[in-house]
Amino acid sequence: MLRITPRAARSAPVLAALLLAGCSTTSPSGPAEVAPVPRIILDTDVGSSTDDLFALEMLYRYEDAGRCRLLGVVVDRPGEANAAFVDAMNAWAGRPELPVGLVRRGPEKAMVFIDYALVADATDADGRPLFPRAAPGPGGRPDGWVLYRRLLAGQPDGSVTICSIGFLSCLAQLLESPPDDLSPLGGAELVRRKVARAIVMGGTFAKDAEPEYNFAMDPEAVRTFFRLWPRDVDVVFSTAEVGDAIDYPTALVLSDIGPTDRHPIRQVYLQCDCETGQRMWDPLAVVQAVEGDAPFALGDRGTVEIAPDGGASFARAPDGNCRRQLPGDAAWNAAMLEKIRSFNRRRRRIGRCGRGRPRPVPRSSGRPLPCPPPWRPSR
Ligand SMILES: [Ca+2]
Repeated sequence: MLRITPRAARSAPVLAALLLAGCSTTSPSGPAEVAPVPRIILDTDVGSSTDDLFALEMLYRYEDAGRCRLLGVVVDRPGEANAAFVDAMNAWAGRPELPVGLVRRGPEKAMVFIDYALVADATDADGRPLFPRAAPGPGGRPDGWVLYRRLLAGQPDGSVTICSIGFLSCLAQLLESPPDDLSPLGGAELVRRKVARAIVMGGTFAKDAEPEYNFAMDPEAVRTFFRLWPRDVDVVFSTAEVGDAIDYPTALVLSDIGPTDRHPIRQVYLQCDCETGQRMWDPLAVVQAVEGDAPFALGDRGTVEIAPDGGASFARAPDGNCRRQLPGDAAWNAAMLEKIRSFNRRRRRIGRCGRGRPRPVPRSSGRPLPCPPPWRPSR
């Protein structure tokens, strides 16, 4: 069994960055300082469930509103088509140069629930691509763990939030990576230096539950993650049971994304059967990565143990670096669905972008809906 245990004090600069995250300060002699926005790397198993697509769309909109910086996207489901779909989403959102990495040693046989990746290659009646996109730059598309190293090495210490909404394959490979030209630090130390925390959609801690999908598809990577992840960097889990109650049915998606909108998500819902029992698991990790802990009820600190099949168990421990979102009640679930939907209703048409520089991205006219008040469990 594997354990993550003591949470040691971090360096002063890191603590300062963490204290500033999500708050403003006023100095006695000057105006209020602007709190730094989270710098986020999204790690996704795009190419199966559509909640990954909504999560990515939300990050664009949060960034438009000045609430975060999206540094790049790591695709942890094998297959160039999956990474190319993210290219199409990025280009559609006015971000054709956003770097996208792809796992090269990942779970090749991971179950696919909705095989939508090739929708990115759809054409109009004249045979023209619906979704032009930038090709990977010189040197080709980076391996996922290489992109992690490149992005992390270029960021201030303690500034990066990793939002993992897929498998842990690339994170495990990052943690195992040796020093190289990108950084003199090995992967685990690079994470310890640069990462504020990780928000991980994965696992279930319900008693006697089957291993959760994200953990079960590459359990060896999950075990490596827990073995090597620095014990003084927090991990917050959005487990399956939190998102299980948040359903965003096809009819609502198609009503929110208007009929004149050729958005990739709309095309997926038009061309694929998306009623496969999926729920809005991944957006909950994005909300916490950007907006912090306030919208959520969190469980106590603790440690996580991983079984060989990817099954996870949680044990309370005051000095543990693991926490978890607690499932909400009906009102909280409804309000969170409304919030997720608001990102699609507010989306603006953005000019199609080809290779080269993106067109300017219009600023969002409004902020995302406020989160529902945190739901507190009765104990
Ligand atoms: Ca996912």
